[in-house]
Amino acid sequence: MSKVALITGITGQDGAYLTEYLLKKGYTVHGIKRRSSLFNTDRIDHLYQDPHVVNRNLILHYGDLTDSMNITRIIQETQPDEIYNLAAMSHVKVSFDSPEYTANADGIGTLRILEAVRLLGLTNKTRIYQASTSELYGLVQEVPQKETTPFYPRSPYAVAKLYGYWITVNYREAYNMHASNGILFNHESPIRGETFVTRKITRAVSRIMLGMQEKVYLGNLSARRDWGHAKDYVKAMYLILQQDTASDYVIATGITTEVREFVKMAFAEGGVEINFRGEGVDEKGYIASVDEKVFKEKVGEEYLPVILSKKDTVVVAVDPQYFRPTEVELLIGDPTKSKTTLGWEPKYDLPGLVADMMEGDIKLMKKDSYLKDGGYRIMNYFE
Ligand code: NAP
Ligand code: G4F
Repeated sequence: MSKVALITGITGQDGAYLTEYLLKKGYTVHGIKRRSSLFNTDRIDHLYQDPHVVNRNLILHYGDLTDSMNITRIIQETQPDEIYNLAAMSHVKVSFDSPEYTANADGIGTLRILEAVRLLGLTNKTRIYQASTSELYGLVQEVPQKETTPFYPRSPYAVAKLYGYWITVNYREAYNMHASNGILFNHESPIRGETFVTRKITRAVSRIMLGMQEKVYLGNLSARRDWGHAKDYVKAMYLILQQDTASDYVIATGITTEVREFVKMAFAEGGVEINFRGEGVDEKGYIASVDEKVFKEKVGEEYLPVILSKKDTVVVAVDPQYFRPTEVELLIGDPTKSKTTLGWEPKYDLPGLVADMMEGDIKLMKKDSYLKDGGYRIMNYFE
């Protein structure tokens, strides 16, 4: 009998990678998808199976973390061995605009899952993974951050996730449930949501290099993040649920990098060197030089005249609308526990991640329209 997994947030970045990973391991995967006016299954369309397929092993259910009856019914029907609770309003800046909804989905949503498993008598069968976050550390109390570092959340998102973290610990201790937190530091990929800073940068840099956009406006260029690849991080989620004993784990690379440096690395993928001049809201990024050989190879010879004509022009500027009311300036994780206990080891470093994202976005932007051309459906993440 194959194991049964239930994934909330299956249409998101991590949900898509985890689904492919678990299917390859022989799991039957159930996913919860919100109803929307358009299909938003682009990230998992290459895995989708029509309801009429006999013995299909990927089944989608309509649902929402804010609807406890719906969540309880789906858990009852699917009787999962493992639940990966990845669904969330996951954008930190947006959580300042929708704080109540964020608390409901990200905080109480976690409780709804734990309580449904308990009420349905599944505490001995169903293992639960809760998508906790390095945002819990917020105004960091220790560098680097590890499992014992005190939390200091700095946004409605992080405060909601703090509730999710502790209610998971509480259900583990109160009801002896196999419920674990993965405290994941930022992880990115070619299918990262377009408004997170890395993807915003790789999309914009690709478009600038192809002559489709003049410049990109960003917020706090000095923020530092510990960025890894989502492909590596979903493997850690799986490993956490394979342990005999439930526990909480930091998943990180142990290296931190400024947003400003990420911008430079993205341009450098196409052989374009960027210089930053000025300070604060007046800081700007200029094209300093172009390595024509690298540009021709990575972007294309036909686009060379466009980029050469942009030498010394501004391609990066600061717009304060992207600042946050309270910012998380520095995140850097200590993954010692996950490496020693889980045997988790990331394959990608930051240059590898940037290269993967830039390759994906240059390809995507070269197409007239990625919807017309099949979008994410052309990808097989683990091949
Ligand atoms: P994502 O791409 O934004 O995906 C979020 C998923 O949650 C989407 O499938 C979304 O559905 C779904 N969702 C949102 N609200 C929902 C609701 N009320 N009911 C049901 N589903 C809902 O996020 P991600 O990057 O994959 O992250 C996965 C999880 O890890 C999230 O909980 C996030 O907070 C957490 N996390 C992420 C990172 C990171 O760096 N990526 C780091 C630490 C923790 P739609 O497609 O309909 O919007
Ligand atoms: O890419 P971001 O929006 O990610 P953030 O806020 O770190 O949150 C992400 O990682 C968390 C894990 O630590 C997850 F829990 C969460 O769900 C999400 O996936 O911003 C990264 C940094 C911030 O300091 C932000 O202020 O980049 C800075 N930044 C600078 N300019 C920008 C921009 N962020 C965005 N989104 N857009 C900008 O223009």
